Amino acid sequence: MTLDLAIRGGTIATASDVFRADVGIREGRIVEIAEGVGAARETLDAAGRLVLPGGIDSHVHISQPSGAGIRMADDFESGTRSALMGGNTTVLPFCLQGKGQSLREALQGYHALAEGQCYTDHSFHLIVSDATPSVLGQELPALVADGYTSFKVFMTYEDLRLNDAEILATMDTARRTGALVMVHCENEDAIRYLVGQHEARGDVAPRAHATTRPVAVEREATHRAVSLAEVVDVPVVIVHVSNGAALSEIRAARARGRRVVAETCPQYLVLTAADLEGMDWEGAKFVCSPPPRDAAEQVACWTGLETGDFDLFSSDHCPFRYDDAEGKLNPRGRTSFRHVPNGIPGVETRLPILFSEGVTKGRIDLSRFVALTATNHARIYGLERKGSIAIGMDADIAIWNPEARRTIRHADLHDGADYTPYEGLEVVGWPEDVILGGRLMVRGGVLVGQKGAGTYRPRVLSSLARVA
Ligand code: DUC
Ligand code: ZN
Ligand code: ZN
Ligand code: ZN
Repeated sequence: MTLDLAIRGGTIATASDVFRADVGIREGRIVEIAEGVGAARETLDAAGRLVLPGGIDSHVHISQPSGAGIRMADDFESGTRSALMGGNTTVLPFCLQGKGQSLREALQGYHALAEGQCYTDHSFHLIVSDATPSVLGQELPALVADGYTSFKVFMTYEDLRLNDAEILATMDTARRTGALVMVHCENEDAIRYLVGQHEARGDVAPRAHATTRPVAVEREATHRAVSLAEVVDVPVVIVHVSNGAALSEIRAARARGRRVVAETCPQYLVLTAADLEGMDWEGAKFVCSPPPRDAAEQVACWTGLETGDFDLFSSDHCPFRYDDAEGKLNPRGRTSFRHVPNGIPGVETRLPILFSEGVTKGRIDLSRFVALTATNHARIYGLERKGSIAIGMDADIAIWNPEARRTIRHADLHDGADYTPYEGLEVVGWPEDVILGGRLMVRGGVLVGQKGAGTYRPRVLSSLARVA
């Protein structure tokens, strides 16, 4: 039978192997991997290039309500377009439950926004902000059964944070249903104490965002999150780990036999708190939580990536426009760092930054890159048939030119923000062709696919979590 598409002459990388072979695709799936596959209606020449699984970014925020008068810079069209152009074929945005809102209702809103708009496949994590007995007892278990198999809880932000009792109760629901809990680890009371001190002395510029959220605030909360998960006996994902001390808490928990997944992000590898010191509130462009740290913590994060202490490398894409009354420089944002929305764009630059700084510079090998950016995300979050190049898998593929030299410029990116925190960073290696479910979506760096090609994917339970 004729193939729909053949990728010939490339070097395939999976989380375990790197080898020369062609890939044959039919009806959206990979059906042949061999030195020489059969006749095809269309052929892509991948000679001299790398054939990698499409990236899975399991931590992105799209169209998420972010406070009165604040608007996220990406909707599902621009957010997934940017993801696709950066070599991704699946994203996992968050569905935020408003206080007093049912999760079902929140989900209906996100689905309505995403339907027909996406350039990548997508699935949703839930954010539990109102942990009532009926949400934990009835609604969440039903949603887990329907394919929403992970939820995030926050230890910080006044309107989002759960107290320890609520976190324990939410983890207990995860234990009963086999879902996976993700935790944002920062101690809200400690932050508020430091914010009070800074504001009392008029220290309100963006750099105070970093000094009011120091390593100790994240380290303490990380220790508490892994300890609460130990009490309930559930696995836990610690998202956006920014420093070595928090990572040490995770290592210690693992040494006690706990199942803890650790995620880090590009901002902790290539940005520092010094970036928040820009003139005229330029520092607001780098306000994210946890904040970027210093050169020593960058090294600690690299060490974690090299040793395998980190399982996931995600963008935490959370875009706000900079020069915009609904973004970073909203009227209140100009009065104090406290009102600058937290989050930075990065879904399109995640893979090139890790490829260039990691693979090209020899810090990690290609298989580790694939594991950190695709394979582990599919396994940990229960995305079937995704995250690898193997027979029977979805034909979600990115073909990379490992020698392409680019200087990151926002003008060349495809998101809805008006800046990139990585402006001017030089990278070597870029995804040139991207295939989603067998369809060519990006060819030679040019968008050729249509929005709506990306579809919603319900998920199975994580292989990490098992029902007690
Ligand atoms: N947490 C996130 O995961 N993303 C952006 C902001 C935040 O606090
Ligand atoms: Zn939908
Ligand atoms: Zn977070
Ligand atoms: Zn996030």
